[in-house]
Amino acid sequence: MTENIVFIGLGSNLGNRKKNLKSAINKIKNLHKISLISKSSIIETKPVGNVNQPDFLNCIIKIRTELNPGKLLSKLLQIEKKMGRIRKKKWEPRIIDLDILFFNDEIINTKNLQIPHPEILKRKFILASMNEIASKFVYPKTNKKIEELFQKYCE
Ligand code: PH2
Ligand code: MG
Ligand code: MG
Repeated sequence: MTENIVFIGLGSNLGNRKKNLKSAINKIKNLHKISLISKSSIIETKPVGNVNQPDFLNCIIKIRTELNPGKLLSKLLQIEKKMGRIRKKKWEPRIIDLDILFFNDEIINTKNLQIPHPEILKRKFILASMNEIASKFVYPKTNKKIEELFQKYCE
């Protein structure tokens, strides 16, 4: 059995944001072939990109799974859908957003999936939450630990 270590970023800026994050974490935890290892604190963040939208609550979880990246992505999209997310355009307010940030130390570039998530180094809150639960994790294909990147980009 292949065991993959995966970090998932969660974000919500519509409705009861805290409840949305907690409900998504529960749904992920209850998925077959996935176990939750740890989670970061929930932090309130200003919108990045399209700034004309409500503030977010964000957090990160670390999971262990035998699912491959494509299967995991489709499970996460199912949860987003089940929770009522409707996708119209990019970067609009959302009940829940579930992004695969890292999948082991793999680099994946397909139409549907880019791993590491392309925005990681541009979003302080992702580095801050990664630094909280996985400061020694090495960003794939660099020899830089999260704690170094966090210092470089966030201070
Ligand atoms: N997600 C985005 C765009 N901007 N800003 C914050 N603060 N948090 C997010 O999760 C976020 C964002 C697109 O997925
Ligand atoms: Mg996102
Ligand atoms: Mg997303």
